[in-house]
Amino acid sequence: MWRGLILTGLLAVAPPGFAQDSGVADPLLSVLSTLPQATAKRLRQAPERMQAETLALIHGYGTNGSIGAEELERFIALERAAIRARTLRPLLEADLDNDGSVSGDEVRALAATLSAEARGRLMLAHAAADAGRDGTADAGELRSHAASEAQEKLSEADAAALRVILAFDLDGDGRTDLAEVGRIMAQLMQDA
Ligand SMILES: [Ca+2]
Ligand SMILES: [Ca+2]
Repeated sequence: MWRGLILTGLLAVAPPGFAQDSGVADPLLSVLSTLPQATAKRLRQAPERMQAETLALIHGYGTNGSIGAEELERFIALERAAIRARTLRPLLEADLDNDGSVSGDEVRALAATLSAEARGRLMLAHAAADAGRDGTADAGELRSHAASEAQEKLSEADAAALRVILAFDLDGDGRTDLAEVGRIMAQLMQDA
């Protein structure tokens, strides 16, 4: 998706003539020219932070110092699963009869044991999950609620921004390695 976006920001920081020197297709330049604007902006504003995040991703979810599309998608899926689990946990703690649904009585029983702040969060979460507004968040509603939280907290736009790391694959072997990230970041810091 981001490949189709036109970059205007990043190349604007390049010295005059830098981007126009198109005699040779430099993979570094073509990568920089295809970044979505939001990512380019972030890179320009905080290259060290972006580099640290990218390296952490490669170390944490890649293999032997590089990461490919499959591993990146797995990371995104793991993050969304973790968000779903965090969303469901306080609600499931109220499922006293373990029938997979959280009734109003059940949620109030748990709420009564919590601090004012946690009680407020729980009641709001229960109301948000109870899409049918019948007072009970049933299993299907809980599942949908968790899924929409995951989509909201790690949106398609967030996922697209993460996938930008795959564009740092300068040698075109389908994987982005630590050296490639180093080259991209060095170039960006030099231009900044
Ligand atoms: Ca129940
Ligand atoms: Ca590569």
